[in-house]
Amino acid sequence: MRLVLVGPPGAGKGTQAAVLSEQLGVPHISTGDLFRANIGNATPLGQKAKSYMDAGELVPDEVTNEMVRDRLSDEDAAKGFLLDGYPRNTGQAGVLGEMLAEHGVELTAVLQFDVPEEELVKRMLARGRSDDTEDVIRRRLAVYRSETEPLLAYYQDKIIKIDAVGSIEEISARALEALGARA
Ligand code: B4P
Repeated sequence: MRLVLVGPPGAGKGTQAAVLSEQLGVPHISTGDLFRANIGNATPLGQKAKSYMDAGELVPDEVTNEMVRDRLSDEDAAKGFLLDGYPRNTGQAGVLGEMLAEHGVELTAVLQFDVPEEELVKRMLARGRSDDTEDVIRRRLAVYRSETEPLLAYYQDKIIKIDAVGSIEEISARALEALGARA
């Protein structure tokens, strides 16, 4: 399985990716987690990413694409993967398409997590990560609508829409069922 998870900030992509990666036996690759690990280790990549993340903006594509290219060339990604938070715009999607073509593979599906905006804001404020302040959340939602939502049309043949309101178990059961139905 080669999956992409798309959804607004706070939709639970990271939460569901952790469950699904375990169930499907493929690595969970989260660009947000990779950036946060680099920030934690004070690497040059982390230093580049931090100001963008703190402002709720996307990290520049060339930085993000190279990081993903490196991660996808690791051995464990050969059996499949679950990409969480990447691609986040059509430019990144084009580069991902090229990377997959180099390996002679295609995406299996794109899971779209659907959650109303009030619920997203509530979840993020409760989480309280450093980029979860009200102003930064509003900016991230605006960036999602302008930059990331066009992916839904870009991937229209691959999209599986999941109602992502409910318990974590209910949502992962919906996702697994939808994937089974497609396999
Ligand atoms: P991410 O790390 O991807 O974070 P996110 O979109 O805010 O959260 P996610 O949807 O994963 O929600 P989660 O499971 O945590 O991005 C952070 C930043 O990194 C971006 O703003 C950007 O700057 C940068 N970045 C990342 N990828 C990039 C890219 N490709 N290009 C450029 N920049 C990039 O869940 C949220 C909360 O809800 C949690 O507290 C969770 O416990 C809770 N929750 C989850 N499921 C729930 C449920 N069913 N019910 C109630 N609460 C739930």
